[in-house]
Amino acid sequence: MFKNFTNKLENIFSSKKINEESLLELEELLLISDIGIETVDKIINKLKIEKFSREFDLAEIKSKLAVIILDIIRPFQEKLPIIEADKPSVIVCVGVNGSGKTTTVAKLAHYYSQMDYSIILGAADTFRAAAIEQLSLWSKELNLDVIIGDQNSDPASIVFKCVDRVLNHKINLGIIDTAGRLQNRTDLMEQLKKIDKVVQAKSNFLNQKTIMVIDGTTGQSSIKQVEEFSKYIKIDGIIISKLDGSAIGGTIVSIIDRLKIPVFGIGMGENKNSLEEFDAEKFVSKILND
Ligand SMILES: Nc1nc2c(ncn2[C@@H]2O[C@H](COP(=O)(O)OP(=O)(O)O)[C@@H](O)[C@H]2O)c(=O)[nH]1
Ligand SMILES: [Mg+2]
Repeated sequence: MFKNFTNKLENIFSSKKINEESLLELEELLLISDIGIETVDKIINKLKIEKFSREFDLAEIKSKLAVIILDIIRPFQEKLPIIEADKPSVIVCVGVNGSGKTTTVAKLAHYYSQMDYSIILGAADTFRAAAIEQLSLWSKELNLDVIIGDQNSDPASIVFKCVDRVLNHKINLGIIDTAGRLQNRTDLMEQLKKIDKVVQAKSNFLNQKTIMVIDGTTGQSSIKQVEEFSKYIKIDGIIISKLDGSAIGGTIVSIIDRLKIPVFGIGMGENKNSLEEFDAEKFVSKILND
């Protein structure tokens, strides 16, 4: 994920010294790896108070960096929501346009159907006919029912129907797709609040999670997205999509550091199997050894 991080680290510390100059270069390297400035400062400051041995080498700086980054992210490594056999659950996926919501809904559905839970999908993205079609196609591939409405129908009514079906047909899990929205569109954000209210109204009978899907390739702007969405609804955690490509995974470190929000999973591709649990240790070892 961090392209050639090790090589670059090696270049910086080839003189085998930790000094002002090498730390400045490391700071730069962390910044271009898409870790935000505040988090980079935090990492560098922690590194500065570390004691290094006389025989200082690359492995030592790597292991110290690993510990520092792990301290930041490990507390927020979360499992995907647990489904209780005798209490239904509803998961609502939200986020901006193109972040990977619909695909993530399909991946979640696949993940939970493998555990033999009964599942229904809700196509509450009613803005575009193509969006309804996209989820319908997934439902066919996954062999699951989906609740759809006409284009431009009230998304909250799809959510209502989906929640109703879950409760009245003893379905284990409803997974709801929503339309992408930019946080500056107040009307759409109000609509999201309405969707949320419909689910919250049944909170005595449901386990409910709202997951925000973030495009891992968008870098620091995703922090702002989560902050803004959180002003309208409670986000229980995030799934970061598109980390299979050239995404510079450093965003995860600063998202967690800034938002202190659980990471339920990461998207590693476009197919239904490509949802992975976020494993902080694996993540750090991958970035430091890439
Ligand atoms: N490479 C890759 N592509 C993804 C991933 N998740 C979604 N996509 C693609 O990103 C595009 C937008 O995804 P979609 O689920 O429609 O986003 P939505 O607008 O938020 O519903 C589609 O082409 C997806 O196939 C991922 O984890 N990896
Ligand atoms: Mg969509």
